[in-house]
Amino acid sequence: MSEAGGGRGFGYSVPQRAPWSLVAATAALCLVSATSVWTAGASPMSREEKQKLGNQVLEMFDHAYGNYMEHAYPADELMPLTCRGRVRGQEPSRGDVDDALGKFSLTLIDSLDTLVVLNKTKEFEDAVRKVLRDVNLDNDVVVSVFETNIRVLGGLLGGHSLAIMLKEKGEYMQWYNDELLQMAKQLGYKLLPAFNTTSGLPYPRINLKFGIRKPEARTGTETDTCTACAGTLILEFAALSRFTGATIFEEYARKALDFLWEKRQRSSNLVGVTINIHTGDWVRKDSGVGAGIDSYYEYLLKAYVLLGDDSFLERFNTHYDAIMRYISQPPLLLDVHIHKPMLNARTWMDALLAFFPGLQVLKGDIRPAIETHEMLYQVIKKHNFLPEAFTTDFRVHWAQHPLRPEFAESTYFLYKATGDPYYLEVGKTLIENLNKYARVPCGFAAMKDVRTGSHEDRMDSFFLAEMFKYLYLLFADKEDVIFDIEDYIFTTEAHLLPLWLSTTNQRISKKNTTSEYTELDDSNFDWTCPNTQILFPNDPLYAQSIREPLKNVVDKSCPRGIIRVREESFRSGAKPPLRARDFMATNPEHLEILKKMGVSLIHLKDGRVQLVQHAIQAASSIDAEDGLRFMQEMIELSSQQQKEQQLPPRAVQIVSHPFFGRVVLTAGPAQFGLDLSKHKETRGFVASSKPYNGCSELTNPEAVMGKIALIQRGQCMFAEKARNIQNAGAIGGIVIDDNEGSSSDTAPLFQMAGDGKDTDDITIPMLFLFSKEGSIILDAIREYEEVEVLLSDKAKDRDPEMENEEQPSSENDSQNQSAEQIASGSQEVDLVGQESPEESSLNSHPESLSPADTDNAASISPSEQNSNPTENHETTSLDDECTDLDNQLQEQSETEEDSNPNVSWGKKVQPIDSILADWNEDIEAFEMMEKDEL
Ligand code: DMJ
Repeated sequence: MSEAGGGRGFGYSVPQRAPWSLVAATAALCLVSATSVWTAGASPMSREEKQKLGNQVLEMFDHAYGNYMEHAYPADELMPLTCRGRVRGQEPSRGDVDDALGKFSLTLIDSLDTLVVLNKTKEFEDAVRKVLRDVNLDNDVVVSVFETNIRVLGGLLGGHSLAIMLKEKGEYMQWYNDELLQMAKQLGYKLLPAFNTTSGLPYPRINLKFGIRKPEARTGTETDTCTACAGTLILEFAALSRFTGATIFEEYARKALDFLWEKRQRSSNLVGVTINIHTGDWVRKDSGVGAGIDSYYEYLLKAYVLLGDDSFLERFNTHYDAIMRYISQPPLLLDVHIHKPMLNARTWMDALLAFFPGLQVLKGDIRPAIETHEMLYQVIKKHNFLPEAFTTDFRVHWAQHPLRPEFAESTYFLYKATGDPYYLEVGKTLIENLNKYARVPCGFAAMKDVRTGSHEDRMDSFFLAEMFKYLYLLFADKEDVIFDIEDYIFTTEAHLLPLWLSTTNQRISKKNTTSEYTELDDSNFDWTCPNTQILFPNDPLYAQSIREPLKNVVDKSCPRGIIRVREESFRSGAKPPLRARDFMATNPEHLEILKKMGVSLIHLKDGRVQLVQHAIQAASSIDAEDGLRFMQEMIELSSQQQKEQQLPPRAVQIVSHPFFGRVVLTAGPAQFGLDLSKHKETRGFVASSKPYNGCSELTNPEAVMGKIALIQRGQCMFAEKARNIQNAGAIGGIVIDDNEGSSSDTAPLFQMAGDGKDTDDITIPMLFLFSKEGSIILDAIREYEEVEVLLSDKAKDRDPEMENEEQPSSENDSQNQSAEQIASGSQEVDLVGQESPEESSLNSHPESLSPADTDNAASISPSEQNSNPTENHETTSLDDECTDLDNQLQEQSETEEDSNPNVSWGKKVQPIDSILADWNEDIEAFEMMEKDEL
């Protein structure tokens, strides 16, 4: 114990019930770098290389921030493809995502403390002046309380924390007089009406100008919120209270946390994903560590670190114990039901859980952190980025990736904990992938589909708030940062709050905190950080030895095996409930179970069966709950099967000057013509067809001959358009939507169906673009006349050397993605029979689009049952099952390797000056396009 205050490192115990200040300081020591203890394993990275990578991060930040400031500010976010600001109300609504945008220059505020971490003090000073001069917090706009708290309140407080630090140093910010803090306080008061519920849980949304109650507010009727939304306030609110002395903020945040703690499921000690803010009933009873819950756990542990209040650590430890007991199946983290925690609620994981290894480092549980991180890294190596969701057998479930920072965050914390240079190499890969696949002339664009490499026109503010901080700090030595980072704690948005707040203004009344902690048996609680002095010097290959057995976990997974281990536990006791994947409509025992669960089975005329559940018809409430879970599983399974039968999206990549492959548009495939997933890509200059709708013989065949014809959607069948342009000599076609403003950002992607007749005569590839994506090509033609594109199943590496270079013939067949699913965010419980994909494609509309992303349904045809080759129901031989699966996955992985289309187009190394000149040219080009109101 005596060492506790005496030095830094992992070898120090946190004394039980220590005074707050000491607890805060020593708990924070869990994060202190162990770099000095590394002695073997991956090759160490030289100081020069680390500096080079650090400089690369700085350059990337400049590219992102510079483009935001130049082309988007004062808008909330940059739209990096169209190179302009995203102003809410002026763009098609994206639903909940837009609730982060409050017309308060979100990206600027979220970037404030990043500027200081990255040593851009002068720019920070300018940015603070701009915030004070331009930002208005009184807009008539409905925003998310959670997002506004973590990004804006957190951003202002992080900015204030570093502003006063700089002022004290005596060089910069000498004029600063707590103005950011005053703004933070103003915003804090604006958020308080959200807490006006009997439970103390905040409403999810608030109108910045009108609050909740007034009719003009357009909010306040919501009944549910997510657990993370209500439980991720304490750091910012307590900091605001302690900086200002106004205790109300900390009190409100504590009350919300107290309520969530009260409502935890008492036997499992887990919390659900969504909760009713009035009754406190769990609305969604599934529980994991990712979306909807993630930062609730994070804030319990960090509240203990920042505030030194033991009750937060006790709560965290109780939940952590439950997480490790039920959710953690190393290296996986799988959602379960709070009432039946031995039952998995899903067969996929979401990308947000990638923060968890970082939190485990803070908690001091290094081994599972290393394991999960390694698994995630392998998924990234397979897809270049972490898809928003991926299955337990590591296939893509939701294909987008909005440049989330969680994995970089965990990489940074693991490096700090282990000092293993392996994590520097991981960071290097992240940097390379960002530059290779997400960098566009006007910033960095989110990935719309990690499989095709297509982009989305968004660059979220968290990319600047978090990604660049963690990547920069990963490669930074102490002297590369102008202040001591270990004096601060990172909020969930990576904003920095000083640890000295633990001893400031501690006047918070404890009346709201529960007194029941004493009931808990905390004798097993871990009050100490792991002692890396013991862990690493004795076994310098510690981290590597944990990673080693997992090194092929993604390519050679036996996912069912992992899940079955859990099911084994039922063998000794009660019979496990019927799982959707095992269900057979011909099995009388299964039909009996269905009946008990209140599920009826209807045989449709076309041979499909439809399942309908009436909970009141179930034998008991437990059976009813089982029935509900069964139905959810069936919907998911059915949707997965439908998706697997459909074609994945395609990519249109603009490869000519000044794009050089950096702009990738998401395109819908056709159910006829050349299949781009089986043949090499098609490349050519584009030309508009005449007539533009392509519904009759072309009058300009000389213009489209040997080119990719652009045709407008409408007035005749897609197949007819294809035949007309093919007869005119076109080598491919792009159909552009005639619905003005449509975009793949807001509309589900479609496949172009045939005309119900034989379409074998169509041999050219055909792709579909929504109007917004199509107009990017049309505007490029206006600007540059000669526009060359590549039609493919997956974007190819871009390289500035493309200019004047022949296209190297890619011998690579495209990646076979048939086993992968198309992104879907839909969770509809629609049990009414749906058209099968075949039926959709044969309907009699003049143009039929069959959705590539259909709603979920629980209608299945008997022949579809158990059609998933990875499912081998009722098998007695787990080994056989694993072997089959291993072979399949091995084959798949070999195919992918053989056919990896990511061949670099340019081999020469381009000098940095020339690259920068190219970028400048690109930026100018985009400025011009912006003027043309692209
Ligand atoms: C960030 O805004 C925060 O990290 C939040 O807690 C959840 N994730 C996003 C970025 O992915």
